[in-house]
Amino acid sequence: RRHRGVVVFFTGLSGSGKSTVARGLADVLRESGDRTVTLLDGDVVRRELSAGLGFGKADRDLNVRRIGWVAAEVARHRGLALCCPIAPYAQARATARKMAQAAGAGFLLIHVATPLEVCEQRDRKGLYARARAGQIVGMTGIDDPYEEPTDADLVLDTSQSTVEEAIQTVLAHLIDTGWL
Ligand code: GGZ
Repeated sequence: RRHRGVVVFFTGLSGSGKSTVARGLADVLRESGDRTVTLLDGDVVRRELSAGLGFGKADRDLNVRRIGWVAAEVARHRGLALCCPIAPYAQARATARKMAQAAGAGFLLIHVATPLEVCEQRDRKGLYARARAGQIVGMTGIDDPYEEPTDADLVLDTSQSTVEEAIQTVLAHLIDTGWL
C-alpha cells in the first residue's frame, strides 16, 4: 500500500473543524513525508473548481463529484489528496470512494462528527445565526440534510480533542493501515 496514492476525505458540518484538521495534517505531511500532498480546500474549490455552484442538492453533488474526481487523479499518480467538503449526501461520498478505488488508490472517509450545537456556537462566519433568522435557506444541519456516514473509517470530534490530537489520530490511522 505504501507506494500507492490515497484520498483522505473529511466530511462534516460547517464549523466542525474539517479544514483546520486537514490543513494541519497537510503541514505535518509536507514537513515529514516524501509524498506530494494536495489539499483541496473548501473555499478554494468553491472559488476555482466549482465557481458558480450553489448549495442545492444537485450543485452540492456536482461539487463533491468534482472534488472526488480531482482527488482520484492526484492519487492515481501516487499523490496524497486531502479533501474537506461538507459532502452531506452518502451517495456522493460513495461515488468519491469508487472513483479513488477505480484509480487504484486508497480512500479514507473521516467523519468530523463535532455536534451541531458546538458548530453553531463557534459560528465563525455567522451563517448559523443567519440561518436561524431565516436569512439563509438550505443551511446544512439547520434546514438542509446531513446524512451521517455509516461507512466512516475514522470518526473525530473536535470538541472532545485538540486539533493537534485529531491530526495525530489521522496520522496514526494512515500509518496503521499502511497508507503512509
Ligand atoms: C452549508 C454553506 C451554505 C449552506 C454557504 N450550507 O464554514 P464554511 O462556510 O467555510 O463551510 C461551508 C461551505 C460549504 O461548502 P462545501 O463545498 O463544503 O459544501 S458541499 O460539500 O455541501 O458542497 C459554509 C459555506 O460553504 N456555506 N452556504 N447553505 N454551508
